[in-house]
Amino acid sequence: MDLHETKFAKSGREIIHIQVGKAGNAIGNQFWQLMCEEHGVNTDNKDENMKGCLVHDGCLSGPRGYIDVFFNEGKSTDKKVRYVPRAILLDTNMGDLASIAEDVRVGDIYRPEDIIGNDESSGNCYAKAFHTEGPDLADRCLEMVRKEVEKCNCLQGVQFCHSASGGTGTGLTGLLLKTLRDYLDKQSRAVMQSFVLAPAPGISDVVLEPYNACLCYQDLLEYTDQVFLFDNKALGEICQRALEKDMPKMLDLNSIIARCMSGITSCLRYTGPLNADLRKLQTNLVPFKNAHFLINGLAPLNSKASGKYRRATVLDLSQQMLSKDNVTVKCDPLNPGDEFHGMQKARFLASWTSWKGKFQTKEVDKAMHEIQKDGSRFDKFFPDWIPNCIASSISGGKQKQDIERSVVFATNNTAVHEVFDRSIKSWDSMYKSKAYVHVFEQDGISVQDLMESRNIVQYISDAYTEFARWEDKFFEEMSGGPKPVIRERAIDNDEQRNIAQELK
Ligand SMILES: Nc1nc2c(ncn2[C@@H]2O[C@H](COP(=O)(O)OP(=O)(O)OP(=O)(O)O)[C@@H](O)[C@H]2O)c(=O)[nH]1
Ligand SMILES: [Mg+2]
Repeated sequence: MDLHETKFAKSGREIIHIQVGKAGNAIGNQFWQLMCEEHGVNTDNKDENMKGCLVHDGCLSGPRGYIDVFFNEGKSTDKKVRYVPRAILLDTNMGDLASIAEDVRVGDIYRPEDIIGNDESSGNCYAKAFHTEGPDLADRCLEMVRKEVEKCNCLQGVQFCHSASGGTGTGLTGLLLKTLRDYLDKQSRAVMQSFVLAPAPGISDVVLEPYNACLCYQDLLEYTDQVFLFDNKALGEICQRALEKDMPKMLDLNSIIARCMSGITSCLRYTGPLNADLRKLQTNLVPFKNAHFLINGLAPLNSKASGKYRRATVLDLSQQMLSKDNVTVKCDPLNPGDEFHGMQKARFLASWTSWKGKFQTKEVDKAMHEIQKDGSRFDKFFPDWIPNCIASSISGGKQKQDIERSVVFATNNTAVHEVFDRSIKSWDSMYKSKAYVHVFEQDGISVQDLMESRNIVQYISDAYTEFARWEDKFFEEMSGGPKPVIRERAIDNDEQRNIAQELK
């Protein structure tokens, strides 16, 4: 083995990646391209023998990081080890899978057995993918996962990437989540993450999207630990506004999602002054059971032309990541609310900033404190009942193109209810005429099942609206007396009344 390969360290904390459906596979492909770039895995076609092997350290700016988080070691020839993505690619449309496998850059880095599909098609329907076409594919996928888990040193998590509109991305993913949760809970407590392309407002090319989406959210609520939401409308606007691309392509949208996925896992893949892992992410980002639907912001986001006018200081990056224009799913995390119309102010319940590049802990801590401190521009959006609700990690690692320092901001913001409200609204419109219900019934999903999924989405939305409603100040400003003075109007429910009694 080459010197530069032997000195590379292992983290021993692995993630298994599963991409499902057309959008899931296209996004996943971008993600793997980025992973190869960041860890220095060769995707150049010039020398076939070098494909999948490590590029020489001299060609890589920044540390190589822990490649074993996402890659397995393959065959070694000529003192070179080939690295193979720990990825499983699934679809009910072989044509779409073939186009991924034929991708000139990363197509042949996947192991052929990891590409699992048939040509049966889900007919765009969750029910068909879940009950009819999915079981065989899910069995084959579970078998691959079992083998991977046995090889792992300490499995950190399983990450999914799929859309919440099409039949395969929703139905097959749902079936896999259900099967894997059961299996993994018995094996290890791995974190299940999902990167989801939610239905975009006003853009839809799948008629059954409202039903599919609600069934998908129900599965995500039940079986996953963290859900990161994106939509094509928000991503398209970021491309147009910030990246100055007039006609963004799917590749441009997918590459923003890939950057977020990279940022969220970079604390695991690189060392740095502030370290973290998926379990810490889980603890910090999910303050209430069942409230694990997260939105993202990222920085820097600018075109090459405008990039030269900016300096990526912590402050500049923080301003960009908090900007409502840079949120990757359509909702307003800085909604000031409108009491007259009964609209609640948006709240950041818990957040995570993943900084990549050369940053000092002190400057990051200071910037995060400034954002939340009393009287700051953002203060009112941070509830007082979770003090210090932004956790951070800082890691090194190679960046994309000419970016030296970057940040990804994942946040549990109550404005996420807007995403669910949109799906409920379109579900209701479609269900009014009972249109397409028979398509689901044919494949084993009854009207009651559809109705239940819709009500569960309503439950998620209501829970977030409720968090946004909670009065901030449970205590009056300190009166200087020995006991805190509780503000009666802050008490909203029996649980809080009991806590108040205890404190009294
Ligand atoms: N961002 C992005 N969105 C995509 C891409 N391909 C499809 N979509 C969107 O994904 C949604 C449809 O989901 P698909 O992933 O095509 O569906 P599927 O999971 O393959 O399910 P089927 O219905 O069985 O084909 C639509 O809203 C598309 O606009 C892509 O490459 N990138
Ligand atoms: Mg498809």
